[in-house]
Order: sequence, then structure tokens, then C-alpha cells
Amino acid sequence: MGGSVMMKAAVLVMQVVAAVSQASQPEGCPVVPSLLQAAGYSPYCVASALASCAHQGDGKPFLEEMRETLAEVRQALTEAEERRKRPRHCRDLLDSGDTGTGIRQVYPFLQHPDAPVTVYCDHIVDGGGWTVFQRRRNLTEREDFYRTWVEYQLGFGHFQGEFWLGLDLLHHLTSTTLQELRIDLKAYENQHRWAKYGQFYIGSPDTYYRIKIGRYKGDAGDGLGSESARHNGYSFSTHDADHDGDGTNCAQVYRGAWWYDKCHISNLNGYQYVGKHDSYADGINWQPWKGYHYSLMETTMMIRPAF
Ligand SMILES: [Ca+2]
Repeated sequence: MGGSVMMKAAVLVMQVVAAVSQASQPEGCPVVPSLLQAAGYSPYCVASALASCAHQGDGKPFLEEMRETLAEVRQALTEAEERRKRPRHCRDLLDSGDTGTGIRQVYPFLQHPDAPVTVYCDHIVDGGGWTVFQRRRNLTEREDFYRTWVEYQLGFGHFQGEFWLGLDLLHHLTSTTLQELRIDLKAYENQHRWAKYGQFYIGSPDTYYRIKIGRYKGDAGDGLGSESARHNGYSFSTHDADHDGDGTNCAQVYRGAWWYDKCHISNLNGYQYVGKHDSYADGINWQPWKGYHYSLMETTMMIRPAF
């Protein structure tokens, strides 16, 4: 888009040049002195140079045209500037002074800078600037997370409650600059743990949104990036789209939707049991902390630029 604005500006500048050369014809003479003086020539010099130039007509049509052209240039530059200032994600909003946690509009698409997207920003946790893409909450009415491929691609739920932002958007948001991921986990006994990754990227639809994740720190244990976890480098699967490396359908067996290989040590889109459950590994599980028989009360997954 920057290119097209520049092109428009270039066309307008060419119009100005054309108008100026037209102005050097006798009928345009009144404009030329002011242009030359604006360019730094002394009034005396300009007057001498144009002494032979006869004044004919009032030059208004040309002046009008010039004014309109300059107004268009100014408008195009203002629009380009406004576009440049648009927030691409929650960190941009924070940097511009919007410290409010909640629902905001951002413009994350490089190729479509005018297309707004609604996101949920968190500016409370760990310095803020986070764009939240997954949240589970212990609400009276729980959101169904056992959803189809298309639903996981496009996103579902409610920003004030539980939601999944969508894999398509996650791919875009992680494609521009290096992102860090933060995961916050809460158990029913009011314990809280966190995991943070200094590197997080979600691949294109062609890769089935393959996850690249690394540089763990935190106190929850590494349930996503560790070598043995076998999530890093794997595609996303839902119950109706099996891209895992297992003979079974991991998403179906474990009632989740995740980056599975042979299946999981984390399953944060799993079924919302209340704490301990007898069934194996099909809850909102983070194995390194609570094992395969404990479904967490709350989870949040969010990203921001790493630098
Ligand atoms: Ca399979």
C-alpha cells in the first residue's frame, strides 16, 4: 500500500511539474515568480528574468489546479502517515499509550493494511503488550473447544469469556517479527504457574500451521518446546483433520486440538474437567505440572514481539 501511495504522490508531482511547465507559457506567468521565489531566488532576480513576460489573464485556472493537486498530495501523505501509525498488534497499542486491557482493533495484514481485526489485549501480565489467542475460564457456561478444523482456522468463542483467536490470524501475527509466547496456567486450588518461550512461530496453512517454539523459561515445566514433548515442529490437528504422526487420531482420542505427533504432554484445548479426572490425558492437561489426570481451571496463551 505504501507503494501505491508513493505512486500516487509521484503522479501528482508529475502533474505539478506539467502544470509548472504550462505556467512558463505567457498565460501562466503570475505563478512562476512565486514558485521561483519559494525556491530561493530573490524577487529582483525573478523580476529581471521575467521582465519580458507579458501578463495575460489572471491565471486563476492554473492556481486552482495547483491548489487542488497540492491538496491531493497532502491528503495522500496524511493517509499514508495514518496507515503507518495503525497498530499491528497489542504491543503497538501499548507503545502508543493505550494501556487498557480488553478488546481492541488492530491491522495485522501487510498486504491489506486497511483490514481491521478484533483482538483481546493484556497489558497487566509481565509488562503487557500481549495479544491473547487462547483463553479457558471457569465460567458457568463453558465454551465448547472440541471444534472442527475450519473453526480452529477462523477462531471461535467470546473475548470476554473463553476463545480461540484462530490459526490463520496466528500465522499472520507471528510472521512479521520474532514473537514470544507466554502461557499462564491456574489450578482449582488457586495455584498459578507460567511458561514463556522466546521463540514462537505458526506456519502457513500449507504446513497445517506447524509450530516452531523454543527458549523456554518458567515454573510450569516445558510442555511444548522440549525435545521429548514432540510438539515443536509438528502440525495442528483437530478431530476432523488428522495431521499427527500417530496411528490413531490424537485430537479425537484426547478430545483436543493441538500440535500433536504421537500425541501429547500438553493439551490446553482439551475437555474442561474440574480438576482431577479418571480418564487419561483428555482434559486441559499440562503434564509437566499436573500430569495426565488433572484438568486446569484457567489457561491463557498470548504473544508479543520478542524485541
Ligand atoms: Ca493420526
